[in-house]
Amino acid sequence: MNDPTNDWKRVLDSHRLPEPVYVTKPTMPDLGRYTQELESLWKTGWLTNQGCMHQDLERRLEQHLGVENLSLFCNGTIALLVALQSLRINGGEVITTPFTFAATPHVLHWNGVTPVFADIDPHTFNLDPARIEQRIGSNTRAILAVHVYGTPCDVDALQTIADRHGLAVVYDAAHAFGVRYKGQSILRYGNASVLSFHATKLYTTIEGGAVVASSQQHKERVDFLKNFGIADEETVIGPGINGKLNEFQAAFGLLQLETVDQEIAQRAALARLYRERLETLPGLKLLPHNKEVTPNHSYFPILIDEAQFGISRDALYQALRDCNIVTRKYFHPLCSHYPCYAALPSARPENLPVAERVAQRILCLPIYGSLPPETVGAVCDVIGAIHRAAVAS
Ligand code: T4K
Repeated sequence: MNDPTNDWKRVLDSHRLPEPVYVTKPTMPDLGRYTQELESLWKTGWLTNQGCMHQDLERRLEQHLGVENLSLFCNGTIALLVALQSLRINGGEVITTPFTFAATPHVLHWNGVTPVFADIDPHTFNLDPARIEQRIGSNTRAILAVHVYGTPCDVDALQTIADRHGLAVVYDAAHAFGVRYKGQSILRYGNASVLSFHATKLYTTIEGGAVVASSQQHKERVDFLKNFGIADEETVIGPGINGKLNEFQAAFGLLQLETVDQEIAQRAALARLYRERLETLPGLKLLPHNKEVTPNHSYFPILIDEAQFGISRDALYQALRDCNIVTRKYFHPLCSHYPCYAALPSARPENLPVAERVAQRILCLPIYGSLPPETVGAVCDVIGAIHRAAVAS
């Protein structure tokens, strides 16, 4: 008799890719151009502390993104920390999502704020406005929402709730570089938005980030806070931190800006290919299109329904890994499961049913500009073959 384990093994063996393919990979600038840019640093010896390239990059990013009052940072986490400080959110409670990267609730903790988790929307995976008001109490100071995978939050509904209760809204826009909503940058909503320029992001300065403040006065406060609170050689106006981006990173970022539109266009083509191939596979759900959104395709998440697909998310993750396809379970486990937050009343799984379900089923497939379309085809072939083998066994 035919052993189903052998069938399964044959499927994986016949689809294994020769080299590992990771969930993302930075598109590097031309090395010759980068070293040329660095020559000026050798001449001047000016390496950090708001140098020329830093200033140039702030201006160019504002133009590119269609925003004002952008401040560069050494990474997205410190940018988030400072954005909250700049709005004096340094105590009480803040409502946030459990379906995000560790940095989101951690910056609340580092600011002396207790995170209060609210459930997410089953379609966008962002904070569900309908779940927020029941979490608002007398200590609530703000809403810290995440445009997860670059999908805009329901910004209008969040603002209405915030206005009704006198709360600030801060957006963790780590995934949302270049995303537009109703024709304008998604970074223009709320009291502040924060970007990450980490190496895993579609626009990168190796490590880096930015705060988009709501006014010039707000940006000035952000800039003081990111530079130890220093106003001049003899004046420190408050307890700031060191959040500066250096000139090597700014030079990298200036070159990246020349190619980021192409990066997004290449990702869009790959996302279309994934959609064509995976949309009709039973048991897989893809993110819905929203006509009001210009997306950036920073991630390609799929949701796996084990009953229909044939195997669980974890089994698919492992099978793909056996084929040299390294996907990621962003964001499993939920932040509400971390030992530092699990004892909070809002972290109880029964309070977060949608987030719990999504975290068990989500998988992010490889997507980056230099990923060959044939490799996306090969990833889809493997997923299809695994599904067929799973339902046949
Ligand atoms: N808020 C949200 C919602 C975020 O997602 C993040 C960061 C932040 C805030 C904080 O921003 P930052 O302070 O980081 O600027 C990665 C990133 O480290 C992290 O920045 C990112 N979110 C998170 C979603 O993903 P890991 O642990 O998955 O990274 P890692 O090292 O496993 O890399 C993933 C894949 O990327 C590798 O398999 C290969 C590729 N890779 C990675 C690096 C570092 C490269 O090709 N080159 C590289 O240099 O966290």
